[in-house]
Amino acid sequence: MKNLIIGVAITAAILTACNNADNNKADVKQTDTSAAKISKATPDTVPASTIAGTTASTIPAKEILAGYIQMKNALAKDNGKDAAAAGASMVATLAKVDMKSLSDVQMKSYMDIADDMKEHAEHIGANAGKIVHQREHFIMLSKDIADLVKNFGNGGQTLYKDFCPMANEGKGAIWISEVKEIKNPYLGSKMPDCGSVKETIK
Ligand SMILES: [Cu+2]
Repeated sequence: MKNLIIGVAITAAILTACNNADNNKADVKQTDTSAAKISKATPDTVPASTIAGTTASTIPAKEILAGYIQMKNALAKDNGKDAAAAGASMVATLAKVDMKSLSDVQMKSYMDIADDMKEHAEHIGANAGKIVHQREHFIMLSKDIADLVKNFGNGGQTLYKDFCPMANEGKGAIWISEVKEIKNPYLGSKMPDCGSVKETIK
């Protein structure tokens, strides 16, 4: 008897949940997975804040971002060769950063991400024929780029922080995009529009 009551309660809970989901149906594509429904929440808009005393010009944030975006778009098109070229040019850009022009606080913040960023850009640059491997490094590079934007600004352009719950073997991964439309760099043509905008960085 007790089990039956629990069973009825669970069924009722499931039905309620389904009804709630039904109410939101207009917002959600029929083919969406439940993970995609969860990530459908309204994205935050955050200012392109920078660390104390930083001006956008001290780090070539715009140039670094341009290389990253080129790489992201190549991966979204399953083009490992173009992604590698973007990786190589990003390494060259990073090598040009004049550390002496940075204040102590800027230096510390930049040093925290610069080596990591360089390493991932190098690996992406050196693995034109191995897009799976490039995408593994792109997961970590994207985190560095998100930190770069947070600390050194968005280079004067509106950016979007996107999230795909299926990337990174189902653990999920973020990327930074210059367009609002989702173009997934981790899944490419397999699932080009998987993911959602989490933050708008103006
Ligand atoms: Cu590698």
